[in-house]
Amino acid sequence: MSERTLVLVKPDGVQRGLIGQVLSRLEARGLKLIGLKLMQMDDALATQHYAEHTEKPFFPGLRAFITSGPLVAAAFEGEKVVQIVRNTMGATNPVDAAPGSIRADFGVDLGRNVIHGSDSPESGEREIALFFDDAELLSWSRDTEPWIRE
Ligand code: IDP
Ligand code: MG
Repeated sequence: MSERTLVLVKPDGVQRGLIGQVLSRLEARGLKLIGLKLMQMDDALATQHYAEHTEKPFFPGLRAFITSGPLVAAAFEGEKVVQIVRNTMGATNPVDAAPGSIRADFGVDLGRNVIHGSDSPESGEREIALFFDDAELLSWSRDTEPWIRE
C-alpha cells in the first residue's frame, strides 16, 4: 500500500545550508518526491502541525524556532515511506541518533534537529494537507522505478 509522508528541512537546516544534502539523502535512497516548496510557517500553522505538543513545556520554544525563518516542505510517496524517512532521519534527539542518520550527521541538539518526518501514514496525510494544496502535489511515473523497487 502506497503512503505519503511530509518532510520539513527545518529553519536550522535552511540557515546552515543543508537543504540539498538532506533532500539528496532521501532522493538517493530511492524515495519519490511529489511536492516541494520553500516557505515560512506562521504561529497558526505551527500550532496545527504540532497539535499533539501544544501543551508541552517545550512548545513555545519549538513554535518560535519553527516559525523563525524559511523552511523546505517536501512530500514523498511510496510503500513504507513513513518508516523509511523516520529511519533515515534518526532518533528525535541527535545525541541518540544512529551515526549515518541525518539527525546524527548534521546535528547535536534536540531543539535543532534539522528535519521533520511524519510519524504515521495518518499523520502524513494530515500534515501534507496542511502544507500543500492538491494542485501542488504531482502524481508522476518514474522511469527508474524498476531499478528501485522490485
Ligand atoms: P519527532 O520530530 O522525532 O517526531 P516529536 O516528539 O514529535 O519528535 O517532537 C517534535 C519536535 O519537537 C522534535 O523534532 C524536536 O525538535 C522538538 N522537541 C521534542 N521534544 C523536545 C524537548 O523535550 N525539548 C525541546 N524540543 C523538543
Ligand atoms: Mg513527531
